[in-house]
Amino acid sequence: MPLTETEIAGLKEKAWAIRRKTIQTIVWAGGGHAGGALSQTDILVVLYYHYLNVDPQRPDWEERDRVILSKGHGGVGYAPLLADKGYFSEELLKKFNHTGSPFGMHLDRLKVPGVDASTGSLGHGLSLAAGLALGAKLKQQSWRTYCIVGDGECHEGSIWEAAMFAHHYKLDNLTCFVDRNRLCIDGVVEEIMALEPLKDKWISFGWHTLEVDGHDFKQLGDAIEEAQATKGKPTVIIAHTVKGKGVDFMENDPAWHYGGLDSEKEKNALLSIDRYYGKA
Ligand SMILES: Cc1ncc(C[n+]2csc(CCOP(=O)(O)OP(=O)(O)O)c2C)c(N)n1
Repeated sequence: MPLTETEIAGLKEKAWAIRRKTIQTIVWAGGGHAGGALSQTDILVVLYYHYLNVDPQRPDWEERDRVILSKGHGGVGYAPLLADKGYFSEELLKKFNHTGSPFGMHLDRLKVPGVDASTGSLGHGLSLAAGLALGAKLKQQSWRTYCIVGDGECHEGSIWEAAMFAHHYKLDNLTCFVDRNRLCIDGVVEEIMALEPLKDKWISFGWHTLEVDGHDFKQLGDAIEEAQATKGKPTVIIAHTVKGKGVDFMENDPAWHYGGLDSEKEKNALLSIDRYYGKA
């Protein structure tokens, strides 16, 4: 069922809260991957607050849908969402990336409830996701696997090995999002090593391939539903996003791949997010 206007309004409220909490977690951590954590927000929000079959009270429930944030440096934006969903107390975020805390900058599945794979070394998440999806098929279970990769991460050859594998095994229970924010750690993806024509590449690897505005819940929702209905092949959703989305001084600036926020910058970042959502 396509998302209704009311549901979309609810998702926007969640995205507002998660973006704000991402900024606060970066402050508590003393720094973080702000740009990519903010570009991925709407993808995670639409999954967790509408489509995923998960139960935060039972994070290891066998039948749950799986999510692999392959761009593991986005953990500083993922943990606040998991806290909001009730996997653990938000209080814990105040020690994010502190010595002795369960939270490193990249989330550890053995320490953080709700995390299905420890990621951070780029290029591995889609292989893990394909393995999970194959496992579900072999066990004749109906849960689905979702994976989020960065576009810079698509420079890794292992992404394309996983793409071949998923096509070969007809993993129609696997959906991959490419967070296509066009920037990576130190510059413009297309200048460092061009991915275009990216859509054609995924098509030629045998994937059902969709392109959406990665900040438009209606488009994201329609694409997820199309992926769920597609039989015999995996689906990739190339989500066109903005690195740093919601914080005006971070948007499209590679310098904000990783950064710290003093109190002035924190205030301005939160104000910018509030303005973006019409709340200031
Ligand atoms: C194997 C590996 N090489 C290098 C890095 C360092 N690294 C961290 S983030 C990043 C850039 C990733 O760019 P992208 O996938 O586009 O992420 P986003 O822009 O969404 O943050 C790199 C190279 C890493 N984490 N893993």
